[in-house]
Amino acid sequence: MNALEVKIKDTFGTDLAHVSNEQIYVALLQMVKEEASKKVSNEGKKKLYYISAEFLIGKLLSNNLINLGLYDEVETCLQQYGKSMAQIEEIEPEPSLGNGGLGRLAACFLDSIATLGLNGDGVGLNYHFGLFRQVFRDNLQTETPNPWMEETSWLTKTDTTYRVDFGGMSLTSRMYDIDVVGYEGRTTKLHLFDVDTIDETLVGDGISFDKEDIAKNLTLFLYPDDSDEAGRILRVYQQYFMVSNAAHLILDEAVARGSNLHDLADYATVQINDTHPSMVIPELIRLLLQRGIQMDEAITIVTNTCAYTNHTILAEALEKWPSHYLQKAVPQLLPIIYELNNRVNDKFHDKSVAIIDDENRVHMAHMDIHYGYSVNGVAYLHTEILKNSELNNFYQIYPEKFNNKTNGITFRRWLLHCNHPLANLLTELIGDGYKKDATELERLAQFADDSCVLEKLLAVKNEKKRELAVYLKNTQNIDINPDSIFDIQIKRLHEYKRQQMNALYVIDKYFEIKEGKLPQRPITVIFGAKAAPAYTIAKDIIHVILCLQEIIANDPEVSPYLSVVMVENYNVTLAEKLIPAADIHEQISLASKEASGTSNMKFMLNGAVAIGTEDGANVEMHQFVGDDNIYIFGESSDDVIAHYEKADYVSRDYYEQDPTIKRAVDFLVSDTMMAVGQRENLERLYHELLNKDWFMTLPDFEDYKATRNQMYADYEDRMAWAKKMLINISQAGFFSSDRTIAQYNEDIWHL
Ligand code: 26V
Repeated sequence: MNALEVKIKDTFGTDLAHVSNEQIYVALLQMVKEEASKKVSNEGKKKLYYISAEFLIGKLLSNNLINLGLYDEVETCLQQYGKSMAQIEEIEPEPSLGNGGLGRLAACFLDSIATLGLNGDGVGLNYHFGLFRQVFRDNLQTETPNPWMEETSWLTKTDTTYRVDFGGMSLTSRMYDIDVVGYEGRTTKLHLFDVDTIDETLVGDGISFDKEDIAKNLTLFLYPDDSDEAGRILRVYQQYFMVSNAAHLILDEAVARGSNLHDLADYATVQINDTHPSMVIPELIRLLLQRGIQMDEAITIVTNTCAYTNHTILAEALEKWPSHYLQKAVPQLLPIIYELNNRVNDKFHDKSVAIIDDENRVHMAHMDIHYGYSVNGVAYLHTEILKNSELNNFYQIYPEKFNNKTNGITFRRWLLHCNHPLANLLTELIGDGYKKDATELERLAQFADDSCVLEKLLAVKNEKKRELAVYLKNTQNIDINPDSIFDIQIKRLHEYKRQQMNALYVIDKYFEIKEGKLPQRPITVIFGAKAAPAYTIAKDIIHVILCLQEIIANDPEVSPYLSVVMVENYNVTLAEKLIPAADIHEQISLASKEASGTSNMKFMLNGAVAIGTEDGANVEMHQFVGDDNIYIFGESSDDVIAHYEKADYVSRDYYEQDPTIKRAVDFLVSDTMMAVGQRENLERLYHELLNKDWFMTLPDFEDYKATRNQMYADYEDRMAWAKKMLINISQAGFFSSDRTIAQYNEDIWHL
């Protein structure tokens, strides 16, 4: 009997032939937890705490089995009973503990930290219902809770609890742990804090609930609706709860490892993932004061311990909390924040770098930069923009703090787990050294003109496309043609990411087909995206895409050549199916706005070719693969930044002067659209594009259209295309999160 058979026998008193898939899942989960706990956990004097409001970890079973080296054995065993891991995976719920790139990055980082043997844990919150579950109704997004915790789950309840004080009340926290299993066995932990008093029955219609009852609602949702003040203050409660627990844990563990707290920076380093955990700075200072350290020294200690990562230049995403929110939720922090602000003002006499502005709002990023020892951006271009424009005033003061760490992805999940046929082909061609050293992928380049290898690559892509078609049919009742070109855009819905420009292209193609200008090969345009519940225009864009999906599917003149699919409830699990099947991926953000992007890296690794702007990590991808293997279009970030400075962009001019643009934009409010859509939503987006178009889709449209059409034409030379795929894969090594984490450690953490 092998390990799984033994576990089944012990747990259920019977054999594999007589248990359900649910029971197999439970047995495997327990088996993996036991195996993980036997592994060496990473240790050392100094420890990293990666604090993040989001950890978009995805399903864990298959990935953990791979990293423990047990996957093949389990799969073989299941097959003897006519079952497969694919079936068992279906049983596992996906925790929706993140929005998108920022949360997924945190998850990839934990995998790499564990794999590289670094002493570092993740710290976050245990949201019962995650972000939300997206449900389409009448071509609109609606939201419902996304429960994921079951009786048997990856969470292990610990005895660690802390008292967390808020204005007028206190709560007792509890820590839950998830083992993070690195490749070939070392482990680390993700600590998720919760409160025992949470009441899931508080949630009524959709995702609405009583936002005032903190003891019952604190960890119900990630990003509770913040369109009203109660929702925003709840965010402050959540953030403080997260960092207060983290701060207690950090100090307790440092002391246990021998720190006298004066030397805390030798025992701990804190990575602040975006501004959500920024209150850890005043909280650590507060706790050090409580333990008898003087203010001056406490500030120095904390400044030497904390490092901040910036993930966006969008002003609306840089948190500024009105001081009365803090006064209500965490009054004990305000005197410390005032003190920090006074010191900054005394020293610099420059309002632009103050922590508290004239409207009494606390700029969390400013606090991080003054009172942390490192500030990093997440791709080369993004860091340059931070240094030269967005944060230039801070860069002038602290040039030595600024550094770049281009994002990365874990190849374990985004290749070994999600694309077995490709991983096998790579191993056949270059051996399996690339699994631990991603730069070995470069050795693939020797096959760039080997037609036999290129054929095999196309065959793998073909296999994954067929698999996706079956999966979408079975899970979402969506039909797609596996012989069409799969052109995919998957990411949070945001105007700057410009899903609306992709939709305008679809409309243009629809007109061309109607005119008899048929594509050489059918095209399937696939979208996946959640919109924030209160982000009206983002939801309008989803509405437009869903309307187009319906119109085209029901038009026999168009549907043989073009189809549009928006997958429901896009998440990590869907990404794992979509990415290996993509021919083309859309990375079309307005230049300067996408800090990095990480799906671009996942697609590249899986042999898809990008159409993109010179934005985020696309810039580096372009440098690696060269002009022939990526399709770049659109205005440069410098030009875009200049437009904003001069405020000289008028969208209506483009609409009036370009009949192609006018035709596509007008279609939004056509009778055809009104027949399947809602007038209010369609008109709102129409007016937005015509009168505002803040993210400049219209100026880039013609270049985008020409580039995309060129791409479809180039696709027809299958060997030349396969070569592009191969070059992309061979150059993906740089984008391994093992490289990113090694650089964080080398330059920032020094573990
Ligand atoms: C958040 C919000 C929330 C309020 C409404 C507008 C808005 C706009 C953007 C954001 C993003 C916050 C930070 C974030 O998620 N950044 C993403 O981080 C990824 C990992 O570094 C990176 O790849 C993405 O380019 C970046 O958008």
